[in-house]
Amino acid sequence: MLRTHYSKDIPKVEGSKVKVAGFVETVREVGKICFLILRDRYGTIQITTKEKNFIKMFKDIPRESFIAIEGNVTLNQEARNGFEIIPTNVEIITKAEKPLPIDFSGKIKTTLEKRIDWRFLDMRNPKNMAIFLLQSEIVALLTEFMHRNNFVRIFTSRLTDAATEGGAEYFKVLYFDKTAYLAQSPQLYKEAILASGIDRVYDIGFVYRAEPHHTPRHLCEYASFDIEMVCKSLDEILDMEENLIKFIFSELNKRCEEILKMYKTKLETPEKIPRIEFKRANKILKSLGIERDPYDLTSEGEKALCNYCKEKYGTSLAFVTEFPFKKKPFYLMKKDNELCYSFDLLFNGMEITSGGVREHRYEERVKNIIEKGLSPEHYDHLRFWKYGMPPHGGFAIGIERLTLQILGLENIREVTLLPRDPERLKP
Ligand code: AMO
Repeated sequence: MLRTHYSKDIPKVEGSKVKVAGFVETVREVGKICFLILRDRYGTIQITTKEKNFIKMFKDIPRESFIAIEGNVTLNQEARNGFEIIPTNVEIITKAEKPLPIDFSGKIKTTLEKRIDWRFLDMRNPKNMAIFLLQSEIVALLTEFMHRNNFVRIFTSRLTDAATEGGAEYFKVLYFDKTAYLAQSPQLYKEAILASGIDRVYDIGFVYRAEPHHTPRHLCEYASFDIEMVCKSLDEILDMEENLIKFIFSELNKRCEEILKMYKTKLETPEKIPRIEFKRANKILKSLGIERDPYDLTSEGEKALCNYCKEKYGTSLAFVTEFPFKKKPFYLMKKDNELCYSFDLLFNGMEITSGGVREHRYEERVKNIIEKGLSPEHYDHLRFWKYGMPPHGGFAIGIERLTLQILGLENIREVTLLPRDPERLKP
């Protein structure tokens, strides 16, 4: 057996026999005593020895080598965690090369690029590892909420014959002798499946955007959490996301308290997330003297609106609703000649979600496609709209953006295990 206990499970009972395993963080000799700090996934353990052969061994082990130690627990109030282990057997399992390629102790600042180059070593720093522990918990909570609300998980193909979101941000791939596209989102599939009679679905998976620009908020591959449900109004969809956000924020405060503390953050769980129509949002921005886009929010505008909501409503979450149709995708339902039933959720100054009510009427959907200058015959999914498609809507949350905003970090690459951008395909 590699180990009998992780650091967090070691019995604080004098004389307990344990076997622990992990990375060698430091070795320090003080007089005739040698201290080795061993680190595993859950924390660190002090190993203390006076034996000459162990002292020699410890001093020769390169830092960050992976070792296993058998020994006896000794209670000692001066040691970390109130105990230490006196070794009886030491096994050096894998020696680390010297020097280490990056300093992940936190003492020396390493650039983000270099940290990502060495991502799996960078994560040996507990604070960096914590990002991905938190992200895993976020996804577990999203899933839990969905099942509590009778949503069914679906897996849709990432190889498609048409670009779902329009625009030029798609990757073409050679699919035998045909051209295929990497899915920009599961949008058309998550809608089409509602024709089956399953009336609430969700999908979690990577989607692909050929974003040619480097920004701190865009990736070429990101994890999209998509939901779609049969419903009649935008408010039903906003209610669903509001409850979802309240659930995951309050649970994260409990389940990930330590991680949130490391990042000096606590999540607010507002009673109500303000709902602001796009037109009103632009009036607010005008009054604040912020430059505006007549069809969409700018990143400056997103920041200013969140600050405004923080002051006025005590929350930096805000739904902005009913955007002009002009810059929105064809599948959204129009409200009138100008606006559509769409929304974005902003959080701490950044869009983390967009969604809306969809056009479920076949003829209207075809009209929308033509209005966007696209050809209905390119959209295979339309067939399913001819046979009693229920009214529906939904949204998609970018998992990395949600993680980024929860932790208050600057660059989306920090919270992405293996970021893909125009220059990066490694590791
Ligand atoms: P949209 O394109 O706005 O909408 O994307 C939804 C959410 O996904 C995240 N996101 C990104 N994250 C990282 N890098 C990117 N390049 C990137 N692009 C988007 C954001 C955004 O809010 N089909 C619709 C959703 C729907 O209507 O259900 C869609 O994909 O958090």
